[in-house]
Amino acid sequence: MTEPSEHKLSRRRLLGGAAGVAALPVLHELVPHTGVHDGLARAAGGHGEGAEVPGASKAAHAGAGHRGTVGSVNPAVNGFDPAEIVRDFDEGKVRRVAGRTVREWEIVAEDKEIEVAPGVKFAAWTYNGRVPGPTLRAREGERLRINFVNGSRHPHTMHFHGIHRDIHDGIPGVGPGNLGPGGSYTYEFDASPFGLHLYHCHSTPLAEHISKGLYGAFIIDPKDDRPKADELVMVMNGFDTNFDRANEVYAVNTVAFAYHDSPIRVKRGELVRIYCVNILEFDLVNSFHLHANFFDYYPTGTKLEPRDLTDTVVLGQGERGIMEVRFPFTGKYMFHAHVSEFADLGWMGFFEVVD
Ligand SMILES: [Cu+2]
Repeated sequence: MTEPSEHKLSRRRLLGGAAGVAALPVLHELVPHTGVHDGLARAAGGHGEGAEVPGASKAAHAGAGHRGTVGSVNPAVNGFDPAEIVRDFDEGKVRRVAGRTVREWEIVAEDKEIEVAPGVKFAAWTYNGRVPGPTLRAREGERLRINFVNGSRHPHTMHFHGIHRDIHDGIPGVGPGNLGPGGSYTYEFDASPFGLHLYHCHSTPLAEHISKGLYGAFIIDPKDDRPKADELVMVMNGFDTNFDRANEVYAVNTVAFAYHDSPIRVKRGELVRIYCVNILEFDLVNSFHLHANFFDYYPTGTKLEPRDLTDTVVLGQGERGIMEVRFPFTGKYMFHAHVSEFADLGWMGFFEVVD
């Protein structure tokens, strides 16, 4: 029982429950994510000396003190890039109908293999080919239409958080219910209330449909704009790469350590607004912690006055909030889950504050 590779797995086995425990150590060694775990041991010992990842040079490890992976994920292979997703807001198409703004989006579900950490492939289910799906953005009071087509081999829905009639709630058994492969439906409702919300598939088993990647942020701006800011979206997620109902990779915007390797550049003194959504499956809590600074926190973004001035927020699945911060100094400032294990497994990054 004290054999090192088994010992390393003890928490995972606990979380995964009794089923499949016997098979786990074998599975664990078969899947490519072992590089992440092995990397942890290296990181704990310094800067990755002695790594035995095929094709990895010592130079590649030299600066990797905070992370357990080697190399990088090529955004061209995934077809999306966390460096772009972080500032990518999809405002859809707008037209005026009978004096009212109607905002419309086309969303297609598709099955797609993505890379969530260097060398770690994941058979994702996606909205519009990306994980997270597009950050949909509207304004309070508009009429919203989401034209959804299921191009996946599995049944799916789109369930939006917000206020709407049951037939547009995107759950099995109500309204159009599950939409099979090739199925389509237009979800339609008014944008309400203003705040930071989310959408996700609600087909069953729910944990599978969410953890495979079918989710995204949904922002409803108040009628009067919030103060001008450099706006960022962070969807906190994770990936169960070996089907043990526990995550092996954690991230914001999908790719482990993406903002460690390419820090998010912001300007000193400028207001930075972060729309942060926790959609993490299989773990009860996630968190966001900012180093060397404090931020105003607006839970769910539904009030214009902040509730807290803090440097850490703890979020259950589906919880979200808006953070506003200014950096008084230039330099590199870390942000990460204050669940340390998540940080070690990919949910960690930096702001690079410049003049
Ligand atoms: Cu689904």
